[in-house]
Amino acid sequence: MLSESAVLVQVHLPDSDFDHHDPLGELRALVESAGVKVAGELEQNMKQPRGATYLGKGKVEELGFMVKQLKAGVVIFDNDLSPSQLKGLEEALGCKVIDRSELILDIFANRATTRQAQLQVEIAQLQYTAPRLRAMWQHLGQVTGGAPMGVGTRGPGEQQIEIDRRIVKERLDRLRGELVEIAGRKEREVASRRESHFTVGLVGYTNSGKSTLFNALTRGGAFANDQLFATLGTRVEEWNLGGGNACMLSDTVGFIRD
Ligand SMILES: Nc1nc2c(ncn2[C@@H]2O[C@H](COP(=O)(O)OP(=O)(O)OP(=O)(O)O)[C@@H](O)[C@H]2O)c(=O)[nH]1
Ligand SMILES: [Mg+2]
Repeated sequence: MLSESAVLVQVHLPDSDFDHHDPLGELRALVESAGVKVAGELEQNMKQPRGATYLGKGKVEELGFMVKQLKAGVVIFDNDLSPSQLKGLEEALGCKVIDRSELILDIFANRATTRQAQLQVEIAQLQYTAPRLRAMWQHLGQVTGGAPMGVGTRGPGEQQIEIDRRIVKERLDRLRGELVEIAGRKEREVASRRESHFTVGLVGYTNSGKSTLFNALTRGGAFANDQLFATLGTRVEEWNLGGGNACMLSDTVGFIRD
C-alpha cells in the first residue's frame, strides 16, 4: 500500500523525548517493518511547529529537494501532524505524506489476522481518517469555487462532509457491535477456564520475546517472529507451575515509545 522508499522526518521540540543515541531508530524499524525502504532522513530542532506545513519554509524546500533527488514516494513524519498540516505538506512536496500514527495503523492492518484484530484496526483507521476527509472536502469546496464555506452556507463540500460523516458513523457502529460480540464470547471462554486461577500478563516492548516465552511456559500456539507487532491480540493459556499449581498466562500486544 505504501510506496517503495521513504524520507523520514523528525522534529525535535523542547519537550520531545527521543532515544539520544539514535533518535530515528524506532521510526526506521517501523518503516522497515512495513516493507518500505528508507531513502533518507531529516532531523530538525524547533521551538514549536509552524502552522500550515509544520516545518519552516526553508526546511520544506530542503525536504522537497531530498524527495526529488532520492526519488522517494512518501515522506514519513515521526511527529503527529494535523489533517491540514498533512495536506499543506503534500501540496508543498508533491508527494504522499503520512505521520507515525498512520504508519502504525498501516502495519497493524497488514498484520491483523484474527477477526477481532481486523475490527480493532478498521475502527482505529476510520477514527483516524474521518477528520482528514473533512479537511480534504473543505479544501475542495474552496478550490472549486463552490459556495463559500461561511456561516449558514452549504457548499458541495459541506454536503459531502455530512454524507461521509454518516457513512463513517454507520460503519463504526456496525464494527463496534461485532467487536463487542466477539469480546463477550472470548470473555466467557476464558472465564470458564480460569475460575480457580490467577491470570499473569506478559507485557513489554514489541519484539522483546513475549510470545516466545509464552510458548515455552504454556502449551503454546502463539505466533513468534522477529518483527514488530507479530502479536496483535491477547492469548490466554494455562501455565503449569508444578506441584499441582497453575495460573493463566496472557500474551499481549507489545508497546512502543509514547
Ligand atoms: N536471542 C534471543 N532471541 C529471542 C529470545 N526470545 C525471543 N527471541 C527472538 O526474538 C524475536 C521476537 O520474539 P517474539 O516472541 O515474537 O517477541 P514479542 O515480544 O512477542 O514480539 P511482538 O509480538 O511482535 O510484540 C523472535 O525472532 C525470537 O526468536 C531470547 O531469549 N534470546
Ligand atoms: Mg508476540
